[in-house]
Amino acid sequence: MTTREIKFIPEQCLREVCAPIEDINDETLKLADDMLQTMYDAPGIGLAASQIGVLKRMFVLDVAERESEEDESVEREPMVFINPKITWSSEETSVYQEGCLSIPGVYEDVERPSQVRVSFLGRDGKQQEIKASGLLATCVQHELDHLDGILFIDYLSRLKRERIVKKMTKQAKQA
Ligand code: GNR
Ligand code: NI
Repeated sequence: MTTREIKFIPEQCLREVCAPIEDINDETLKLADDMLQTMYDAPGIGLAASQIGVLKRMFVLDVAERESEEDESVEREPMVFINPKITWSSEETSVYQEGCLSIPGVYEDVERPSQVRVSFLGRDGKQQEIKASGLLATCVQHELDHLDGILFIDYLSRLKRERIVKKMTKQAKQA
C-alpha cells in the first residue's frame, strides 16, 4: 500500500466529473487500498479518488468513532464505494460542520438531507444498498459531490467561497 499525495484547491482535478469504473481488477483494488491508507494517514474520515488526482468514481470512508488516532479500542471500519448513486434523500435536513482534506483548515456548517439511500459496488464487486444517517449520511454526500467536481465550499456564500479560494491560491503559489 502506498500513501498518495492529496491535492488541494485550486487543482483542476478537484473540479472534474469522474468516470465510472468499468471493472474491478487488481488496479482498482490497489487504488482502494491506497486511498484507505492515505485517508488514515491524513487523518480523515473519507477520501474520494479525485482528491489524489484519479478521476474515477470511487470513495472510501471510515466514520468509526475513535477518541484519537492512537485509540485502538475501536476497530477500523473501512468502507469502499464504487460507482455510488444516491437513490433516495430525506426531506429532513441537518447541519454539520464540514471540513475537507483538499481545503485544509477550513470548517463551515453545511445543510444537507439528514438521511440518504446509496447504492454502490463494494470492494468485492457486489452490488449493495445502504441507508445512511448522521455523520455517515453527511460524508456519503460530501464524497459523492467530489466525484462530480463539487466541494463543500460551493454551499457557502460567494464571498466566503471566494475568500477561501483566494487564500489557498496564494498559498499554492508560495509553495
Ligand atoms: O475528514 C473529513 N471530515 C469530514 C467532516 C465533516 C464532513 C465531511 C468530512 S469528509 C473529510 C475528508 C474529505 O475531505 N473527504 O472528501
Ligand atoms: Ni472532501
